[in-house]
Amino acid sequence: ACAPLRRNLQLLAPDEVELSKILLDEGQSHLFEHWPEPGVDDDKKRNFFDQVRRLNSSYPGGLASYIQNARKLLADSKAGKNPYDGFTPSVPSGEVLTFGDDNFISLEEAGVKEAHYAAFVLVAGGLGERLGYKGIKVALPRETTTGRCFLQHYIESILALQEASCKLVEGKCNTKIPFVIMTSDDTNSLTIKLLESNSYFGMEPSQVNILKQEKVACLADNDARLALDPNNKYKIQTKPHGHGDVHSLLFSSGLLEQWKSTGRKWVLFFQDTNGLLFNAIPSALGVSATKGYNVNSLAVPRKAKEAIGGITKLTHVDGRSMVINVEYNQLDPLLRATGHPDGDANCETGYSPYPGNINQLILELGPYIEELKKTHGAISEFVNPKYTDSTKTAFKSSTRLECMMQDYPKTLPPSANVGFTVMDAWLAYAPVKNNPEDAAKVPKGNPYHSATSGEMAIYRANSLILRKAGEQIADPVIDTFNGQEVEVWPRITWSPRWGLVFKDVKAKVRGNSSVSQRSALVINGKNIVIEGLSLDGALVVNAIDEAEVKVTGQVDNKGWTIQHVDHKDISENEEIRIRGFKLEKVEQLELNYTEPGKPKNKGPIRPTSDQTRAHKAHGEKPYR
Ligand code: UGB
Repeated sequence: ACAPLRRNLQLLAPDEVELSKILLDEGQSHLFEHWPEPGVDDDKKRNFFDQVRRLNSSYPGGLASYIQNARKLLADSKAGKNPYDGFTPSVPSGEVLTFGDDNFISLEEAGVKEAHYAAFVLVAGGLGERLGYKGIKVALPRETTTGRCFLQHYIESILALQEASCKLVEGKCNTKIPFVIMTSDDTNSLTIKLLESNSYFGMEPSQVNILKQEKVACLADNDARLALDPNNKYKIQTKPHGHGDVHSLLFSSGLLEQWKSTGRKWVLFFQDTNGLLFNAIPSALGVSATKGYNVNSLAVPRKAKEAIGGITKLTHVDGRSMVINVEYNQLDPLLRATGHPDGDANCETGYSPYPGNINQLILELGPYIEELKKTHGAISEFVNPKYTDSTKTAFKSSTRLECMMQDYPKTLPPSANVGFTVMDAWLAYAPVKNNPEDAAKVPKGNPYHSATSGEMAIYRANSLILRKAGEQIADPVIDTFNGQEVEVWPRITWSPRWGLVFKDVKAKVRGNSSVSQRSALVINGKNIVIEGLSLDGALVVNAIDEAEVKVTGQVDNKGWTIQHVDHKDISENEEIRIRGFKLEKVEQLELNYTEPGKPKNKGPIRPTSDQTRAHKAHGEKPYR
């Protein structure tokens, strides 16, 4: 059927001959039409098959399935078929948690216990095109008081959970919580470099598994003919397949069975840049355990049109129903098509009635493995071609199939226990996704999801948590950075092993402390008690875990001021430019506790406004 290929058959290994048959059977002879006689470009032809072999082995069912699925989805798309045909959306009911109440505290306690049986999976293969940042997103500073990046925060949070959960089990505990990072060709080497050059941020390297997702073949037309790379006619053009790949990768890696054999019960999936996420993990895991959820999705109240999916109950005319994420670009058309003329709109609460999916999923391992044995991790896919005109016969550029990790429940039987947990957005969700220009265009009142809002949200959350614990934290001021109006709270941060759950925080702030709006407080240690502290300036407390520290008294200094930075100012580095501000560290008190036990000769900070005397009391030098 394809003469140029036939003439080159002698070059091919037996498995390559098989692969070429698959391609020809699936209508892909155009891939070989330009192939010259043997002797010309032979290495390139072999490279072509290396790529085909990879594409074939990395897709459940191989390339034949990929092409067949593509043909079907492209035909549906051309016919304008609605993927939600026959389904009526309605508002689902789930667990709604209130931060800090008795229920929340007891769920956190249950969750910390369950963390002993958990494994974490971070999907970090996305390039972050919307953010436009050059590096990998997990390397971005989560906040700039410490400059700690997202990945460091995630790892330290998992380690803090590991330690806390170990304390709750009887006997000697050697549990190491497994941590998987899904990367892609776009992020893999930089992720490994970040880990290796930072000694895995304190995690044992054997705890960490990197699974790299492969891209999938691009599709040139409605017949699902694969597209050749415009710059290399011996290469199939490829694009990312989406975060849904995580399921087939976990399945084929063998890790799930390994986890099961070592007593794991829960797999927690999360995304690359949510600096607040670990505020929500313990209680959400507690919900999974107490409700026996096979699937638990974390959600926050969602503003209409916000670029996060909506958790929706879909009921089919045939009686089936499921609770599932409906992606942000599909929620509005689905609602309009089913008798809601306003589409995706806020209700009287000021929010969409459909809770926003933050793509933090907690799956119960046993049922997850059983399901993947059937599906091999294949997730329902979609295609989103941009057509040249309304005849829908040609594409503006090649397209590909995509899949999303939150679509996992779509194949589950109705008996599966699928639930969701709603938490306050201030506590649980502050992703960094949008570049400054796009963020500034977000409708007023909707979250910016930018580097600016992502950092400010951490200060707000920590301030509100300390307030709830009984401290006097000053009100925020409003300021505008990169065209985004945000609340600026005192810059309070702490290491995960200091305040893993609210009970810990309450035990460590013993009342009668105050922090002024212009202050920065960095708590870097574990056994640090704050009692009767009056802070107006910047205070950094560093302590080894074995030290028992009490911070008290009055601290006044010039502190750290916030300088505005324009996102176009290339004299600043990109990490700073995208947030639109930087901290000018004018003056701070830095307390370092490097000895175990209660500090010797280090009394409480004297209640004095004379900073020199306070420094002397601690044997510390003022930092300028
Ligand atoms: N990712 C991969 O690992 N591989 C890929 O091929 C693509 C992405 P985006 P998106 O909670 O904020 C999701 O681009 O897809 C990783 C949910 O679908 O940041 O627009 C990537 O590295 C949506 O329902 O988000 O939207 C990142 O860690 C909503 O919940 C993650 O996948 C929204 O996130 C997400 O990728 C949200």
